Amino acid sequence: MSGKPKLHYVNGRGRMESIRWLLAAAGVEFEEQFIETKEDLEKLLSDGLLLFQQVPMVEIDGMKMVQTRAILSYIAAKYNLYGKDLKERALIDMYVEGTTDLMGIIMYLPFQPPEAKEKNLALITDKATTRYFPVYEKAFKGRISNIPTIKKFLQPGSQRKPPPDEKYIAQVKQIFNI
Ligand code: GSN
Repeated sequence: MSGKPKLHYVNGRGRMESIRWLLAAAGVEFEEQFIETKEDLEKLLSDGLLLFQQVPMVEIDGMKMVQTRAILSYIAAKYNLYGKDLKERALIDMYVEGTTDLMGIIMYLPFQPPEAKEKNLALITDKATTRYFPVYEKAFKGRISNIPTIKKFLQPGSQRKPPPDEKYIAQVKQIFNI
């Protein structure tokens, strides 16, 4: 075993992308085992590796971690990226939950039928611009993308994933019976 965390997910952003970002920010190298077929997912299930029969799953420090938030909290705490005291941690948790709520509504958009898409896109755009984006500081993007480890992750050739395309959407629908 390499000792690197091993990420089990489809070859796309979804719920794993925030974990990839966090590992990248911490400067931690990781391996990825992509779920490419229904059989790949069934193998993980039949091997009993998924506590709630769901991915993301991350093998790290002898654990097979599931639940995105639990994985993120563990990695953040391990690499001192989880605030200097309880109050800073609470603030981080609030921003994280806000982002998760927003990502939750964005993530499913590509998988919706065309007639629902247009209406939902308008709703998401409204919520994103009036509720979520104003919360994040001005110049936040610039500051974050200049952290050396993040800068590296944003370069071509990194393990950052592209936005979902038709092939990826079809693959995920097939794997998860959507
Ligand atoms: O945040 C989490 O990791 C969990 N609370 C949810 C994980 C989840 O829903 N995973 C999906 C695939 S990723 N997209 O949403 C999943 O494994 N679905 C299969 C199922 O049977 O629920």
